[in-house]
Amino acid sequence: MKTKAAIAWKAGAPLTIEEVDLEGPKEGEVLVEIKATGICHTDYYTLSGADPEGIFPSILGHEGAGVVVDVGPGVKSLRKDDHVIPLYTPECRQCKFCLSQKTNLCQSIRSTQGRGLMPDATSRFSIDGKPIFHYMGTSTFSNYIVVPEIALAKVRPDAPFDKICYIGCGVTTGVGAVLFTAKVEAGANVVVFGLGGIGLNVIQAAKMVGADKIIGVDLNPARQAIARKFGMTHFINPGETENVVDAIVQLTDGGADYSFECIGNVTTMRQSLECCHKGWGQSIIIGVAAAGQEISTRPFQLVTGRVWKGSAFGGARGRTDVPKIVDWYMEGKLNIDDLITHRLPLERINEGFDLMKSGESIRSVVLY
Ligand code: NAD
Ligand code: DAO
Ligand code: ZN
Repeated sequence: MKTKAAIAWKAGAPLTIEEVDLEGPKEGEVLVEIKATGICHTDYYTLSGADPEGIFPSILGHEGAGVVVDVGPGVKSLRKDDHVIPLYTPECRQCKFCLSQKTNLCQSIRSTQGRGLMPDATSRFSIDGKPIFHYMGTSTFSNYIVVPEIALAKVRPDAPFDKICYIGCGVTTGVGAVLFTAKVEAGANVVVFGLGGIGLNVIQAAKMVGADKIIGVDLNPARQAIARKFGMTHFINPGETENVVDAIVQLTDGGADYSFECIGNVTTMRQSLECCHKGWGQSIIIGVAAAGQEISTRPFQLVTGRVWKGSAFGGARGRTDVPKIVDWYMEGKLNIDDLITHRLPLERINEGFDLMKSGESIRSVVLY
């Protein structure tokens, strides 16, 4: 069949809207009509050329929601008309990683997904017979996609696509980091570096679990108002603060119980560790730093009990946890609506990237 998609032909070039050939679903695969997709910082990271794993030409996008149109042989858990969210972190429930119950990083299709291919090592997308690569196993900047069954979370049918698409990455990454990775407890002091599409979700989850102080750090003063609306209690602008770590240690009587780095900057990653409380403070790294970057600190920071941890997709097991997060949104426990600041047709997707780069948007959503 044909599908309309935004193609990333090469790093740094604007996306172009094209008609693409899409092969139907093979064994264990599902054809999905994407109804809406968010534009995440990570799409920009890959498009910019900073991502060492970036492959071109490809169809970016990893924050979508849509409807099952057809299923391939052997698909058991999904059928036509089911509402789904594609998962860039699948959940096969069979591999060593899934069975360990220690991580959400299912590895069953990792090697092909990382090469922009489906599990049989071919692409379903092509133009004039030349393959166009998949991205993060999702490629939600295409109106129709083919995805392995294990990379789809089935969600309730009354949830609006233009909101729950954001659960495909940003909401789950931020909320999950608080609930699943850090397991923040009521009364904890929390620091959030970067108040964008991820950091604001960390803030709302910290408030949800009853955190005490929730301190936000951002260079953009315009982020203060929305972060306060989501539960931030104190704001630090590094541009106006001599020593960010000292300021946090003073505000929290010795340091944060939990800090979250949601920028992707190695300097703020170090601050995120060093602002933690001696003996127990945990720094959770969510931001993705550019290729070749390294983090550093004095090892004594770790010897004296501070912990550095990472979190991918919020530590969420997609097929199990994403439907629950959709329920929390539908029950009014999570606010997604106020984070979606812009809506665009696919034809204007490049404007969505510009709005992100200028700091004007929190999330832009493309509607098909
Ligand atoms: P964003 O651009 O919406 O937000 C980043 C925020 O950081 C902005 O408000 C910006 O003003 C602020 N900022 C930038 N530099 C700063 C500095 N030096 N000091 C203080 N504030 C600064 O980005 P986002 O969509 O929230 O993504 C944040 C990071 O998370 C990115 O690196 C993205 O790639 C990564 N990410 C990780 C995962 C994961 O699973 N680990 C998932 C999605 C995104
Ligand atoms: O299993 O080796 C692996 C890779 C897992 C990918 C997790 C990606 C999380 C960070 C990238 C940002 C996603 C938008
Ligand atoms: Zn697995």
